[in-house]
Amino acid sequence: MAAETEKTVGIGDIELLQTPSLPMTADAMLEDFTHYFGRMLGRQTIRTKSPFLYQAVVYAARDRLMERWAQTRKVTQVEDTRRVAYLSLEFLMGRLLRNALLNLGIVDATAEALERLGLDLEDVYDREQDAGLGNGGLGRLAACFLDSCATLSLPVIGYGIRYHYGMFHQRIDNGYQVEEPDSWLREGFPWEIERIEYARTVRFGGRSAVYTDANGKTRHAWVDTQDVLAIPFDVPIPGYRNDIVNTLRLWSASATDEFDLEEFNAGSYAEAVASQNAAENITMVLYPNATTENGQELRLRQQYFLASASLQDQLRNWIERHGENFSRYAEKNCFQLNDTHPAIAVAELMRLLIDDHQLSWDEAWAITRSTMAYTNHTLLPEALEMWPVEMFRRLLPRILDIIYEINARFIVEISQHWPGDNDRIQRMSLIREGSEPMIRMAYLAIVGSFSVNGVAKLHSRLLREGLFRDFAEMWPEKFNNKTNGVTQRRWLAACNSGLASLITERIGDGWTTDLSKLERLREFADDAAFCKAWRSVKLENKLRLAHDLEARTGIKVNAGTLFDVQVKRIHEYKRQLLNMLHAVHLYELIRLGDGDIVAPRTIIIGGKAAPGYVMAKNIIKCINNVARVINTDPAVEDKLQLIFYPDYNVSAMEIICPAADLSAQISTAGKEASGTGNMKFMMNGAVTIGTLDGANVEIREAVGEENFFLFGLTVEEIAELRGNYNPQSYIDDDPGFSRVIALLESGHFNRFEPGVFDAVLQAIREPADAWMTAADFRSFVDAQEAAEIAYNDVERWTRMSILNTAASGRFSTDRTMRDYNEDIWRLEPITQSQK
Ligand code: 26Q
Repeated sequence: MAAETEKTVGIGDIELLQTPSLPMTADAMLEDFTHYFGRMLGRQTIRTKSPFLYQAVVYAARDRLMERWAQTRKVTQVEDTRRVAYLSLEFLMGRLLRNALLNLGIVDATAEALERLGLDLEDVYDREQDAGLGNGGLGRLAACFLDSCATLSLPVIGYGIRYHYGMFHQRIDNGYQVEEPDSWLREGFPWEIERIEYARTVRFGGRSAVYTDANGKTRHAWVDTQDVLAIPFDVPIPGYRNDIVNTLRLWSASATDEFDLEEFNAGSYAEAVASQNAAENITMVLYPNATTENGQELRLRQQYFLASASLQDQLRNWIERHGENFSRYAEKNCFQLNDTHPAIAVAELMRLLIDDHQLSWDEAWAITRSTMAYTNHTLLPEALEMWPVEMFRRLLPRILDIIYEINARFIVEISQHWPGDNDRIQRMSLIREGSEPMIRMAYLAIVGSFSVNGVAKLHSRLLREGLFRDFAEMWPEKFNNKTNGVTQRRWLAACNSGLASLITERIGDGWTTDLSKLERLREFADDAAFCKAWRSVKLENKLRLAHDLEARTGIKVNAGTLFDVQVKRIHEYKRQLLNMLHAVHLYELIRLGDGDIVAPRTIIIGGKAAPGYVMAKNIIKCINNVARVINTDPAVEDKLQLIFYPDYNVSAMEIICPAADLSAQISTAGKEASGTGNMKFMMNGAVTIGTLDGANVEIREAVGEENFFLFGLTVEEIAELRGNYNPQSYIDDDPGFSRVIALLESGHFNRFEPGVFDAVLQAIREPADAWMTAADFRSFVDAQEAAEIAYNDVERWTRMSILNTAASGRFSTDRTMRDYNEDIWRLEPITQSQK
C-alpha cells in the first residue's frame, strides 16, 4: 500500500490549528464575509436573491468550524477512545446555518456584521435549501442524534449517502400531489468537504471463488466484480458551545477508472465512458417510501454501498493506528444500525475480516456480535425488510455465502436451545423458504447484534411480545428500550426564539443543555404576567405561520382561532382520514346551525405520500376537496378552516410547531413506533390529542392525564376487536357519524369529480380495515370537544400549554443519547485536555 511509504504531516502537528484562534466578533465575521464574497466567490454586488450572500456567510462560519473540527479529530485519533459509527440510509438534516451559528455562539455577531451592510440574517437563513436526505421520523431522528452526540462530546460519526436528489418536493395541483425533483446540490452545498483521499472501492456482481492460500488454508475470494468508487463528503456537526465538531460522512458513488475493456477495444470509447453512469446511479436518489415497497435492486445496491464503504473506512482507520491486530477491535468500536436498512453490514463486516484481513470465522463472528447494535423503528409486519435470495446471488454472491453460513450456525444454536422444535427453526431462520426464498434482514440484524432496541416503551414491549418474541425468548438480555427524543437546540432555541427568550428570562438558559430544567416552569403556570407573555409569544408564532400559509396557498388564516395541527408522512395507520372525518363533522354541525362550535378552529394537515402509495395520494386529494368546500362556504363564516400544507419538510416544521395549539397524534394504537413530531409540539407548548400509541403514552405520563386529550382503543382492545370488527355498526349507531358519511357520499365535496371519495369510504367500511378508523370516530370527536372547551377557557389552556413544555424534558435527544451511551455504547466523552 502506498500509505506505508507516504510521509504524513498533519496540519495539527505543525501547530497551525492547535487552538481555535479566529475571533468570534462582528468585525471578524464582516471581514471574512467580505473576503469570501469578493475574493473567493468573485462577486461585487450583493443581490439578496442570489445564493452568494448565503454562501459567503457559510464560509465565514465554516472557518470557525474547521479549527474545532481538526482539533476534535486529532483528540479522538490520539487518545484512541472507543467510538461509535451510526449507520443510516437517511439523515434528514434540514438547514444547517442557523444551527451552526447557534452552537458556535455567533448568532449576534453574525447578525450585527450583516446589519452593517444593511442585511437581515433571517433572509440569509431563508436562502438555504433543506438537506432533505430522509423520508421522515427515522431520518430526522438520526440528525437530532448527531446534534446531541456532539453536544455531549461523544465520539460518534454518522455514515450516510450523499443522494443527488433528496426527498421530492410536493406540489398540489387540483388537490392532487405532484412530485418534483429536489436538486438540492444545484447551487453547491458549501458545508461539505470532499475527502477524495479516503475513497474506497465497493464491489458488485461477479462470483464467489474458493482457493488455497500459501499456508494451505482454504480461502474465499470475490472475483470478476463490477467495482464502484465510494467518495466521502464530510459535513461538520458542531456541539453546543463546547468546541466539539463531529462528522457526518456521506458517500457518493463514482465510476472507477477502469472502463469496460471490451467496449473500449471495440472502438466505442464514448460508450465505454458513458456506461460508467450505472455506477453513479447508486447515489442518485433517495427512495421516498416511508414504509414497505421492498425489493428494488437499486435500493439493495445503496444499502450495500453504504455498509461496505463505511466499514472499510472504519477498518482503514483502525489499521492506520493498530496495524492488522484486531484483538482489541470490539473493545474500541460499535456500529449502530438505524433500522434494517444498513443491516447487511453484519455480513459485510464478516467478509472484510475473513477475506481481506484473514481472521477465522470464530474471531470475526466474535467481533461482529460484540460491535453491532440494531434499532427497530416499526411494528408493521409488512414493513419488515426482505430481499430475494436470487437477487443476492446475482448482486452479492459472496455476501450470500456468508449469510448462509451465519444461518447454518444459528440453526444449530436454536436446536441446542429447543431440541426438536422444527417450527421454531422455520420461524426464526434468516431465510424464509417458499417459491421465492427471501432473506429476513431484521433477523440477520438481531442474530448479528449484541443489542436490539425499540424507540418507545410501548413499542419495545410489543417487539418483545410480538414481532421478535422467539428472539426475545432466546436472548432476553439483548432487548432494550430507548425512547426517542428531539434536539431542543433546533426545536425550541432556534425555531422559537420568542418562547426561548421568555423561558430563559425566568429560569435561565440551562435548559439548552439540560432540558429537565424546564420543570421549573411549573412555578409560573399560574403567574398572570408570565401567562400573558406566553400567550403573546404563541400569537406571534401563529401570525408567522398564517403568513407562511397565505404565501403557500393563497388562503388567509385567522390567527385568533385554535390551531389544530397534524403534520407527518401520509399513511393509513396515521389516520389523516380520521382527522378529515372530524373536519366534516364540524362542518356539518355548522351547516345544521347546531351552534356547537365554541372555539373557531383552523385544522392544518400536511405531509407527503410515497409516490407509489395510491391510497395515501387519494387521502391527500380527499382532504383538499373537503378543504375547498369548507373554506369557500359562506355558512362557515370564520368558524372553521381546513388547510392542506403543501411540501411539508423540516424547515416547514420549524414554523409550524411553535404555532400549534393542539397536536394531533391519532394513529391506531400499536402502529406508530414512537413519533417524534409529538415531542416537538409538546416542547413548544402544544397540547396533544392522541391515542395510547408510541411515545404518546410517555408524553401523557409525563404531563399528567389532565393535560392530554386521550381517545381511542388501546392495543389490547384493537387486538380483541380484530376478526369481528363491524365498521358499519359504528356508523349506523351514531347519527353524527352517519351524517358525515352521507355528506361525503352525496357528492357535496366532489361535484364534478365522481368517485373521488369511493376508495376512502370503502376502506373505512371494510371489516378488514386494519386501522379501525370507524371504531375511534366517536371518542375522537368527544376528545376534540373537550379540547375545544378547554381552549375556550384561556387561563386553563395557557396553564396546560405551559405544563406541556415544562414536562417535555425527557424528550430531549440529550437524554436519549445518554441512555444509548450508558446501556449500549459505553463511550467516554472526548476530552478537551489535548487542546
Ligand atoms: C423501505 C423500503 C424501500 C425503501 C425505503 C424504505 C423505508 C424508508 C424509510 C422504510 C422506512 C423508512 C422510515 C421509517 C420511519 O421513519 N419510521 C419512523 O421512525 C421514527 C423514529 O424512530 C418513529 O418515531 C416513527 O414512529 C416511525 O414511523
